This record gives sequence, structure tokens and C-alpha cells, in this order.
Amino acid sequence: MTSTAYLSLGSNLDDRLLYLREAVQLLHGDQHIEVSDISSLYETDPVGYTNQGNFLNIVVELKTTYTAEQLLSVCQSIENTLGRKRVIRWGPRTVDLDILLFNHENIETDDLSVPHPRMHERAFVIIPLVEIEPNIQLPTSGQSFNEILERIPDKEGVRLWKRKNGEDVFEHLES
Ligand code: A4P
Ligand code: MG
Repeated sequence: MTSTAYLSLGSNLDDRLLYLREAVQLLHGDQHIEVSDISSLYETDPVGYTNQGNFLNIVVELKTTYTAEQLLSVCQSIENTLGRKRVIRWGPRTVDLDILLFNHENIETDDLSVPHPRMHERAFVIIPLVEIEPNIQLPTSGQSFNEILERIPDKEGVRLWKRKNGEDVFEHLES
């Protein structure tokens, strides 16, 4: 069975664009994953632990034959491959991949909470998500992300950095 998932990707260390591009390539290079859409790139003020550099954030849509748990381990192995060190919770990271949505499922296990529990309060997630999928709804409440976006604080902390032009932001996705 093919599932549709949305991931949030963020980076705020070193060459942020390169990390995001490599993460997307590693996702797309997996034979069980097809990256079907990518948002524009946004530069965003850090949320949570604020004494760190600005992030670049994107949201990607993908089709996958993995289960949500399998997709989580792929995300974690990509984080490890790209050199992520977990030093400070919510702190600086080369790249962070979070599963936002997996079909319309509600998943609550020791390792995985889907929908991502903090996504609805985060402009750096909701703005790129609404850009690629304006009509989507939060499975828990049925609220549309457009409605969530209207009420969300700190939207000025999320600035368009590179607009998606044409097919996708990463022209080298296939390589
Ligand atoms: N986990 C549970 N649910 C999920 C899920 N849906 N997707 C578990 C991914 N992982 C999930 O994550 C900790 C544990 O969450 C994992 O072991 C997994 O089993 P982590 O990636 O090791 O640690 P983390 O990233 O520090 O925690 P978390 O909860 O992912 O952090 P957040 O809340 O995502 O915050 N500000 C801006 N502007 N942009 C950002 O991208 N990111 C964060 C990270 C903070 N501030 C930011 C940004
Ligand atoms: Mg994470």
C-alpha cells in the first residue's frame, strides 16, 4: 500500500542548503520513497531554544510503501548520515527530519507521535505545508491548516528565502 506523508526538514548549522538538499536526495534515492512535492525554502527565527542561528526550513510531500515506523528510522538514519549530534534539545542541528502527517492516521507509540504534536503552533511548519497542500486538515481536530495558519503567532519569524520556481527547489534531485 502506498501512503502519503509530509515531513518537516530544518537545518541551522554550516551549509544549511546543502544539508537540506542532501536529505531530500537521500529520501528520494530510497527505493520505497518518492518525493512528490517540495515547498519553497524559508529562513526562520529559532523557536524553543533561541540562542542559536536561524534555520532554513522546508516541507516535503512523499509517497512511500514504508510504514510510519519504518519511515521514522529512515529519517533518523539520514540525520545520522548527515552528521547530526544531539547535544541540546531543540538546539542547533545539521538537519532534523520530523514526520508531520502520515495519511490521516493518528499514531501514538513510544517513538512516534503523528500528527507531530507541536506542528500546529509552529509557523515554520504550517507556512510551507499550506504552500504545497492548502486543503489539508489536521486529523485530530479536523481543522484545516489554512484556519490554523490564520491564528498562528510569530509568522513574521518565517521569511521566504528561495521561492520554488517550476518543478522543485532542488534542481539536482535526480542526481
Ligand atoms: N518522535 C516522536 N514523534 C516524532 C515524529 N512525528 N517525527 C521522536 C520525528 N520524530 C518523532 O527527536 C526526539 C524523538 O522524537 C525521536 O527519538 C523520535 O522517536 P529528535 O529529532 O531526536 O530531537 P529533537 O529534534 O531535538 O526533538 P524534536 O521533538 O524533533 O524537536 P522539535 O520539536 O521538532 O524542535 N526552530 C525553527 N525555526 N526551525 C526548526 O526546524 N526545530 C526545532 C526542533 C526547534 N526549533 C526550531 C526548529
Ligand atoms: Mg526531530
